[in-house]
Amino acid sequence: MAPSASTKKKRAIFIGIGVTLMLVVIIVPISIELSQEKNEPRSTINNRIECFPFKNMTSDTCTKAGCLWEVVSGQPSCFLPDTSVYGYEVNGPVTNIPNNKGFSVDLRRRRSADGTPLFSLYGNDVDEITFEVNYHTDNSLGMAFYPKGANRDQLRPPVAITVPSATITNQRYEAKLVNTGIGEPFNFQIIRKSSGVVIFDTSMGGLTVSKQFLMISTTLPSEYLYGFGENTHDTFLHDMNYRMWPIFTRDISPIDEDVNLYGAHPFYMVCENDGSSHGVFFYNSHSIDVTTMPNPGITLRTIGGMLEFFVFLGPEPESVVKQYSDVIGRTFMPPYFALGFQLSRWGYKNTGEIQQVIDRTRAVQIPHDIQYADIDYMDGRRDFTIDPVNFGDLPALVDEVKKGGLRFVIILDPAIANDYETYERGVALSVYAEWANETLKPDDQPTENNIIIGNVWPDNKTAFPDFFRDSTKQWWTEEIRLFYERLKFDALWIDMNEVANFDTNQYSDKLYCPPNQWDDPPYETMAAHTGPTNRLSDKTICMVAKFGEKNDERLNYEVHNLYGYSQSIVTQEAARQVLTGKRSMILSRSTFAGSGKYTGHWLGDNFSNWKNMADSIIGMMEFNMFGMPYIGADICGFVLNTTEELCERWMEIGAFYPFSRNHNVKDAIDQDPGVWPDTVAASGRKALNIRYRLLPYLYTLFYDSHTTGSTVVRPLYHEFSQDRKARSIDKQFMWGPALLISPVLQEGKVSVDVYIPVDVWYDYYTGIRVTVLGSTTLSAPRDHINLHLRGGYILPAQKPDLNTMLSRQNNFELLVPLNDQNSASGKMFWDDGESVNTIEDGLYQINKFELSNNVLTITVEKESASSWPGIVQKLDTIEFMGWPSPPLKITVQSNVAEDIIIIDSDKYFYVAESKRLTLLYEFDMNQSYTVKFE
Ligand code: MIG
Repeated sequence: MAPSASTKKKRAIFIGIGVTLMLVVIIVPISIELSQEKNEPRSTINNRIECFPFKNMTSDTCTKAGCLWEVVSGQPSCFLPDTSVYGYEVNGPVTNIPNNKGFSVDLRRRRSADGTPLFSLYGNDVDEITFEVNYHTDNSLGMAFYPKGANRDQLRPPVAITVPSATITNQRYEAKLVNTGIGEPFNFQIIRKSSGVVIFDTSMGGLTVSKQFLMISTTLPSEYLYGFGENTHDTFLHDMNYRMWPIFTRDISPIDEDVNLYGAHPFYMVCENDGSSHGVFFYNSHSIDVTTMPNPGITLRTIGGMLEFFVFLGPEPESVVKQYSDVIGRTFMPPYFALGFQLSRWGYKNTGEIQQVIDRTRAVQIPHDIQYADIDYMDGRRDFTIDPVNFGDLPALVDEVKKGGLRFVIILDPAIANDYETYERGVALSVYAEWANETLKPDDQPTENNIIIGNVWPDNKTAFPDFFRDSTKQWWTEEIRLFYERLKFDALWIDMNEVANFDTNQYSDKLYCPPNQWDDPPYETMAAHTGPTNRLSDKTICMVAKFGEKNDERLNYEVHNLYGYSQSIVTQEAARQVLTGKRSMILSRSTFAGSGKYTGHWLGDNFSNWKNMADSIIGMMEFNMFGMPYIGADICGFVLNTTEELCERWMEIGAFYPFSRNHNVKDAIDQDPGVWPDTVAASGRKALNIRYRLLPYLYTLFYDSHTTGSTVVRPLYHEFSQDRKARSIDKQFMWGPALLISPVLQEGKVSVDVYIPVDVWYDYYTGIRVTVLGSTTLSAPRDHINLHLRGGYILPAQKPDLNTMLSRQNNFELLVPLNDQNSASGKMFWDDGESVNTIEDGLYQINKFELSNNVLTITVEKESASSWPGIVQKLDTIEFMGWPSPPLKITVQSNVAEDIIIIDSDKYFYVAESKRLTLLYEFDMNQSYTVKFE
């Protein structure tokens, strides 16, 4: 007979502890009794905290190390004992922070009967620590574990955050130290008061604080876990079956799962069973591993800094993201042109080829706002240079195309070739990252100075600017300014900033970085197993590089995840200075929590295949959760040759990426839409014209995101969190609350299986109300992307054109899908689209639209300050969907005129079959109106 689960468990504990640690055996009975009294002992199935991931443990090595050993399929075999013998215990009274702002308590490691600390996993555990909980607002709190008496600022990442602070009046959570008696195991819970749901719970144990290994586990109240990045997640909802995900910035294509990609976003969200949601930000910039557990729960491991968290109680999913943005900052407001369609490729041979693509795109009437130049334009691939032979006339082309409203973006890599003036000027200002320890320099490094020399795209070797230094900012800004004098770019694309370095561990089996505690930490993290030689330094610079000002130096080990982040801040500030008064756009490959304040992001070097196209939806939804709504993937795919059908479908979905750019790898076939006029271009044009028509709505979503932290691309889960099915939808996405996008993601398909949550929806194209809700199949011919408008929302729109300079001169429209109460509401944000600080300076306008009881009001809610002329175009078309019956009379009254105007009946049309009412009347956007329908 097979042993029952409970006998297995007992045996496991016996084997685990009995064989090796006699000391422990003695105290086990006492401790278990204790823990049974105070908290449930954790089950050893489905929430096992693995003791030594990546080590091949045996029953012998496992139990010798103090862990438990039991082989159960699908579970880690070597795992931690519970809080009776591992972790921390209460070691002092609870001290309240005045004004109900939280509490702190001292803890020390669990001890044996003779008072000596119990076993350690990776050594050097901190014996005495302080646990502090800070109540920030009624909806958010912070918590941290730090060595007693430590200077916490030195343990924190050099990332500016805002700790929210408000008087606690109606606290939505209870923060509960479960055991308060001295010597009792540490156990902490956060409880949502309204439902009693425990959203954070450390009872399964595993808490570890050492200098180079820190770990914490929490039980989750449901299996609806989202977030953590940057990774390629196969599904938006996490797989809770002991999946481990590495967080460590690296230059890797997002094709494989289980690898750490370009950015670091240690943030997750959970949808509790009743639909309330919470989020947790792990404020740490080291290499991090996330492990899910089926019970459900998660374990977080990191290799330095502090275990410090911000918890957000929502309760709506959007509120969670907003509360997170209160801490990390809100997105930059993109210039209007950045919402247009963009074309790029790596491998343009000369200016002529760029001109050809621009012409080809114009010939097929594809809207085109931004043209890119990749590293090809550079001389020997050195930043701030222009290849005089093939791209000498690029500045002239840029000047020329800009006259027609096209914008130009150039790429910049951080690595600077060590053979030209830009490099020399950097040396003079000491801007480059250096070796922290001269004795640990690899043998190929120059001896005359301490600058780290690597190898990236330039023909020569390179140095890596340290963007944490003021001198670097000064130098980088000046180099950008000098270059702008030659070439009038509109925005900057910063690549390779993980930071990528080809020399480390790429070309030889020999260890590049000499062994040391930072390049070979006791716990190496999963990131050390996803590169070519299983070291953290793979494809980047050694962990013993140093960054920062003399008085605040940090090892690369600590701030590696912040390279792109620090470069983004400096580049955004530089662009602002150089492009005087003009809002720019920075696009960064590597990002960290808070990068959204400075940059957008593309999902990296995807492959031209159907799976990567589908994955882009999950990536977009996650980056919106991370406060980076300006996001998209390379349309038609980057690596490999695309196909006509894939590219056609990708142009359709890509028309709904907030950042919409077709980009291609060197040597692949051309894939700009003009290559296939009748298919890719035709379908792309159709989809992009809808995008351009809806740009005022998209721009308004960005305004909301910039001012409140709301998402732009939104998962169905955020709008329908009560609907369990909606929580897992990741093949469809929304723009804000009102537009549902359901692309075809499979080859050869001319239909699409969708999920339409219970609500009022209209087909965008026909205006016909959707009758089949829930799971259904929609027709989707090759030139068609399914779009649905949600009843109750008013979307501002504008007649499309070939770029935003032109479309911004066209008249506005309103789309008004009615809900079951025959009402709808919405607003439009508008400004000049390109000046900096328009919102801060009040140089914008907001119009509000409200339909109820057969009255539509259009209100100028916020008038612009006088230095911006305001909106000059008219609103000339309003399209109502679901209008019950033809109106007999429509009247309009403006706030600036006395008379009521009766609209001629030939100015409106009602189609009974679709219940669509179209009103053609010119409204001045600077006046308020009451429109009555009788
Ligand atoms: O190692 O600049 O992700 O978009 O085209 C490749 C060349 C370097 C990687 C970027 C890609 C860009 C390419 N870059």
